[in-house]
Order: sequence, then C-alpha cells, then structure tokens
Amino acid sequence: MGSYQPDTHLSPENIQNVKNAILHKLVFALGVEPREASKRNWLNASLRVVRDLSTEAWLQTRRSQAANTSRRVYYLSMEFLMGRTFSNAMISEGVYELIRAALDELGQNLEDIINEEGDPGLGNGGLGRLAACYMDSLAAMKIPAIGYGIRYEYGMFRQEIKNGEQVELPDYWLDKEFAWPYVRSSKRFPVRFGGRTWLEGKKVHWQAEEEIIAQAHDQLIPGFETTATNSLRLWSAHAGDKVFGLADFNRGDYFAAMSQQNSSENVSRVLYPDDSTYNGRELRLRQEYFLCSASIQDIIRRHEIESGSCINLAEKVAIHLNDTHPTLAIPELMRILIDEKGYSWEQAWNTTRKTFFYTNHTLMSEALETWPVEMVARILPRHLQIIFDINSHFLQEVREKFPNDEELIRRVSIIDEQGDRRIRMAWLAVIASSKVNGVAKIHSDLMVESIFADFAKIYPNRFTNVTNGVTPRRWIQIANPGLASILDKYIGRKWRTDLMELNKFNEFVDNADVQAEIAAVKVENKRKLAAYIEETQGIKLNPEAIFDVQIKRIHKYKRQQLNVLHIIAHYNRILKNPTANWQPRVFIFAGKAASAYYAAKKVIRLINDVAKVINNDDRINDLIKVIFIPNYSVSLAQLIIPAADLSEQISLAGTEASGTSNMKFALNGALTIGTLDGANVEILDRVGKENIFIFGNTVEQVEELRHNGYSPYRYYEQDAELNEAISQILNGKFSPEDPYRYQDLILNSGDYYQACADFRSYVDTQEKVAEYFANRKAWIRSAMINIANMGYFSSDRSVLDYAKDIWKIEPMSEKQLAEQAKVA
Ligand code: 4GP
Repeated sequence: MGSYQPDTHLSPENIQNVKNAILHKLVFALGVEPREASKRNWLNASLRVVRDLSTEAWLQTRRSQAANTSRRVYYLSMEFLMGRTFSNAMISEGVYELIRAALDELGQNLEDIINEEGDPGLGNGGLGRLAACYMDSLAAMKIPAIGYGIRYEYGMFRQEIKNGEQVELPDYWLDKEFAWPYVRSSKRFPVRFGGRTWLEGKKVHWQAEEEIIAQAHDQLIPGFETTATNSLRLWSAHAGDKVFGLADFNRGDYFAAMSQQNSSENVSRVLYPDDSTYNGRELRLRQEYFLCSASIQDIIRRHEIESGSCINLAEKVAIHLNDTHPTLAIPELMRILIDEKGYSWEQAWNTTRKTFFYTNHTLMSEALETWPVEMVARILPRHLQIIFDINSHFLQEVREKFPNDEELIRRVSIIDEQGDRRIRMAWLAVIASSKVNGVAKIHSDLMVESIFADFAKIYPNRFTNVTNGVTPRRWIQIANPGLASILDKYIGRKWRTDLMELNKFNEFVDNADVQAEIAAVKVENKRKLAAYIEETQGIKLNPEAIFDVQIKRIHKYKRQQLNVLHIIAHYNRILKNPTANWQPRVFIFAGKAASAYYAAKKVIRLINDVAKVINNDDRINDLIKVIFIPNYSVSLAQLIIPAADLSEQISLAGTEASGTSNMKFALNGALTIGTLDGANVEILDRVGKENIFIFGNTVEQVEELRHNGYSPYRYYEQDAELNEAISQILNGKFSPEDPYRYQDLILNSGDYYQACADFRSYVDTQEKVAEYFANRKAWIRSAMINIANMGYFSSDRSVLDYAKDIWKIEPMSEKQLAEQAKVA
C-alpha cells in the first residue's frame, strides 16, 4: 500500500474516526440529520467516506501516471457492467471491517446498507461485464489505464415476468442518488454531426450542422491494496447552445428549438438492448461516434499536456477497442491528426495503426457491424472520406502483395459493394490495429480460420489470443466470503492478487475436514439463495437438492431450450417410475431476452410454463423445481453463482466465444456440464475430464452436420424421449390454455443450433451428474479440484497478458506511483 494509506486497524479510535466521518458526510454533504436518515442516506454518506480515501490515491495516481514514461491504455467500450461499488471500494481500501464496526455503532447493519445500492445496468452481458473485470484488474495490477464509455440515463431494461412472459420496463437508475462518481465540469468536448465538407488547397474543411457537448463523469477504480487508482470516464450528452434550430429560435418558436435539444441529448439516453445480434439504427451510430469523438479529443488533450505535442502519441497511447462498437475512433483520430494538427496522410496513418488494438467477441455473422455508406455520408461526411482513403491505400497494398486476385479484393474491401453499399466495421478495425485478439483459444483459432481468414493471410502476425478472465475480488471475496475464509485459512491471503496461489489448495482435496468445510459453505450459500427465492417468489427449495443453474442472456445459441428439453424428459422419467431413488433437483434460470428477439422471449415463456406445471404436480413430490429469477444483474449473479452445484455451459460448439460465467461458477466450486466450446475447453484442460461433464458434438461434427443438411426431424423420430418432450410442448401440455403457443419453436424453426442433435448426449450426461452427486464426497472433492485449478482464469492474468504482448506496457511500481507530475 502506498504512503497515503491511512491506518485501517480495527482500533476504538479508528472506529470513532470513521463514525465521525460518516456523520459529517451525512450532515454536511447530504444535509440529513442522523435520526431522519434513510438506509440510502447511510449508504451515500459511507460511500463518500470511502471515496475520500480513494480520491487521494486517485489524484496521486494521475500525477504519477503523467510522470511515467510508459504507455497508458485507453479502454473504449460501449458497455461497462460494473455492479455495485460500495463493497468493492471498501475491500480495495482495506476498510470493510472498519466501516462495518462504525455503522454497527451507529445502529446500522452493513449488509442492509450494501443492498441499498442500485446496480447500474450499463451493459448487455458478457462483453460489458468483461470490461468491468478488466477495469478492476488494471488498477489492481498497477497498469496505467482509463476506461471510456457512455453514461446512459437508462441502462438495460428492468425485466418483470407477467403471466410467464418477459415485460420490459425502463430502468432509470439515476433517480437513486449515487455518491461515487465525480462530475468533471471542466472536461467537456464538442461532438459534431452532419453538414458538408469542402477542399481549400489541400486542406479539408468540415462544416457540421449540429454540435452537442460531451460531459465527463469520472468513477474511481481503486486497485486492490495499492495506491493505483484508475478512472472510468463516462460521457453524458448535453445540448449546449449550438443545437438550437436557429431558424426556429429566430421565429421565436422556443418549443421547436427545445425539441431539437431533446433529440441531441438522446445520444446518451439509452443503452441498445441487444447482444450478439447487430442492430443498425441511426441513433446507435451517433452514440458510437459520440463515445469515440469525446474520448479521442480527451486522449489527445491529455497527451499534449503531458508531452508538449502530438508527435510521440503512439509511444504513450494504446487505444483498445472492445469489439467493433468504438471503431469510429480510428477515422476520428485520423481526422484530428490531418485536419486539425496538420499531419500528412502517411504520418497520421503511421501513428494510428500503432495506436489501436481490437478484441473480437463473437463470430456470429449477424453480430458483425456494418453501416450503410449513405447513412455515414449523412452523419459523418468527413469520416466517410477518411474511411474511403484508408480503404484505397489498403487495397493498393493488397494488390501489390497478391496481384490479380480481384476476388480477394472484393472480399477484403472495407466497403461491401453488394446491395446497398455498407462499411464493414470489423474490417476497418483489423486493418487499423496492430493486434487483433479473440477471447478464448478455440475462438481465436476459429476467428483466423473463418471470418478473418483473408486478413490472416495478408497480416499473418496480427492475430492472437487472450483468454478472458474474471476478478477474484468480486467473484470470490465479495460474492463468497465463506469460501474466501476457507482459502485464507489453508493457503493464505495472497490468492486475491495472485490467483495461481489456488494451486496450493490441491493439497487439501482429500482432506475430510476441509471437504466438510467446503460442503458446509456451499449449503449455506444455497440456503441464502433459497431464502431469496422464497421471499420473492414464495417457492420453498430443498438445499440438499442439486442446484442446476443456467444464467446468461437468453439466446438460441446458448440453448436454454436444450436445458428445458432435459427438464421435461427428466420429469417424464420420474412420472414413469416415481419410487426410484431420484436425486432432487432445482433448475434455476435467469437472463434477459432482447426486446425484439421473439424466439428468445418465447423461451422465457416456455421455461415459466414448464415451471408452472412441474412445480405444481404433487406426483413428483418436489423432486424437481424449476425457477426463473427475474431481472438478472451483476448483484444477482453474486448471489446465485456461489450457490450452484452445476453450471450449465451448453452452447452449440463454435458459437460461444468464451463465456465468463463458466469461470465464475468453477471458481466457486460448481461442476460444469458443457460442450467443447469457448473457455469450457480450457477449463477442461485444467480441471481434468473426471471433474467436468463434457457432452455434445464438436465444432467439426457441427460443421459436418450442417454441411450434410441438418434436420432435427431425424432425431425427433429416432429418440423416444426427445419425441415425447417435443410432442408435449407442441401439443400444449405446458400451455393448455393456448395449445399452439409453441408450434414454431423447436422443429419448425429448423433448430439451427442443433439442440436435437445434442439431446441424447446431454440427457445421458445429466444422468451421470445425478449419479455422481449421490456420492457427495467425490462431488465435493471434484468441486475443490475445480476451485484449485482455476487460477489461470483471473482477469489479472488476462490484463497482464494484454499489457505484455499487446499494448507493451509495464505495470507501475509503488515507487513510480509515488512520483509527481503536472496533472492532465
Ligand atoms: C460476449 C460473448 O458472447 C462471450 O462468449 C464472451 O465471454 C464475452 O463477450 C466476453 O468476451 N459477447 C457479447 C457481445 O457480450 O455483445 O457480443
């Protein structure tokens, strides 16, 4: 810890000081008297106290980063799913117990206060949560970094389930006061849209027709037990005074002018609720440019203050693109360097292509962003010219390397000339980045064999892999304090910042006492989850049952429908043989479906319809319960994951880029049932095949089936259990009031993700799961082997890999972190 760090021992004097500090914030920052303070007031007062501690470190980190000669990385992402701040900040500053004691003396319960905090849903799923884990790890690993994103007023919608169906409600998270971020009134940048360009000599001018202001909001990202405290800077859009439709204003039509203001501010109004499918709407393009333009201007401003000019930008700046969403940062940097700083095209391009790095998160073609040339011409006319220029330089290079291959030129051109002409954002990202990576080994391999095969030929050294990871602070220490204290007792505390320390836990997997402790913590976590479900849904669960969990976005490729088919088959088996020695099971689902994704919403309804029938069937004597937990969030994941026995990772092989919940589950001692897809493959390598349940077709087999004309009917006809389950769904057994509800769901939709092909292997493997669970000692031992061998999947390891192999950044030392320089 740095020298700024206060004494955080649990002494009576320190407790008194913290109490005073909280009371001071309550009165003088919030204007509330203690006797009238609500839980939220106590939360915000306490958050302010912790923020004061982080702020000193934050200011010091900014000074020392400015003095540092190494690069800083700027992580651009349209999504950051940060989860709650308070616990994380307290553990980073080492004051968790101190705050607990102080609040206790003030008559407040820390857990209640923690649960008061909202959970901003500024992301859809994996990509946004990964960005949050990386922010945490970059700070903990002392890597100089700033995250850039958008402060959406409305995050991901709030999901309610009504009559079994998903209902979307707006999530206006800003109505709950949130005392953590700083509004940086001096950090404002104009972002321009539309208008026209013209040439004057060699210089291009851009006369925009609209200008809005990006305003910075900084969230502190305190590194765990280090001075290093990075920033996450989120932009909000403001109309400023330039957007007023001048004509309206002159006519005195104030209201018409104000409506223009509203439409400008729409840019940061709401997160696009989509995942893995691309939704090419104009507002989204404006949002993406808004993020890119404000961030690039800020990066250049900071660099010029620190370095005196723009000249050595690429030596000091690495810009990371979290998927293609921020790819417009590339032409924006080119534009500023050429049009505003007077660089030649070559100088600007040389700088740009050394500065950018790009991570691909999905191979699904429907997720690849493309924008109509016509739309970009209208909204970003100057950027369109730059993209055309980049393309023509690039195609010339390709022609030189591969003469007479016009077919190749057509495929790799940034402009897709088929139909309405479109800009392929992934192509632009690849061409302008020094390195491009996938997020798990199998995904990175498939990436160069499939979507980027041509580019891998043109740029053989550009592609690499960095397997995703998750932060052990949030996903063990905060989510599972019981497990954290067992680990502390047997292997010491260092796993928090060096997760490979978990290897030492391998020594204890045969120790009956430790096994009993692990088993007890698991049951305790299951009780906690069961209590939540009973309170919110009135359903009682048996904590001795297998807790079989699938929580993630609802998407066909993730195959929640395969899980449901197994539940129905299992139910049918019990009904046919009710007295057999069945293992009780609780099937738990959570996740949101994009609001326009009809099939995914139907799957939610099917889960709830099946739940209604099975949960109320006395004949099965509570041997099965099916639960759908509404409104999935980071906080809910923190409650559910530590309580899981079985982790469902059942996507069709070749479709899930990595997955990260698979890592969180295994780290918390759940066994995985999964396909050879994404990071499951690497989890298998580490835990060994005796401690994971792998089933289903491989990527090659999936391809072969597809090649030969896959038909789900073949399986339906040949497999009696599958036939029965599907027929029941189709005949309305689970929706008697509307028997045709699911006519279009499985067979008739063509089963693109081959659930029917993997059904037999899945069901047989589930049977092995039940048998294995009956031998509780063996199961717990396997759970411990999972925990002990998950060290590799720390996001600390991931960001250190990025720093070393991709960004070429050295982590800072505490000594460097104590240095001073002018703050930018
Ligand atoms: C997700 C991928 O689907 C998931 O496999 C991966 O673990 C995660 O990114 C982080 O790399 N993709 C998205 C998305 O969330 O929006 O494309």
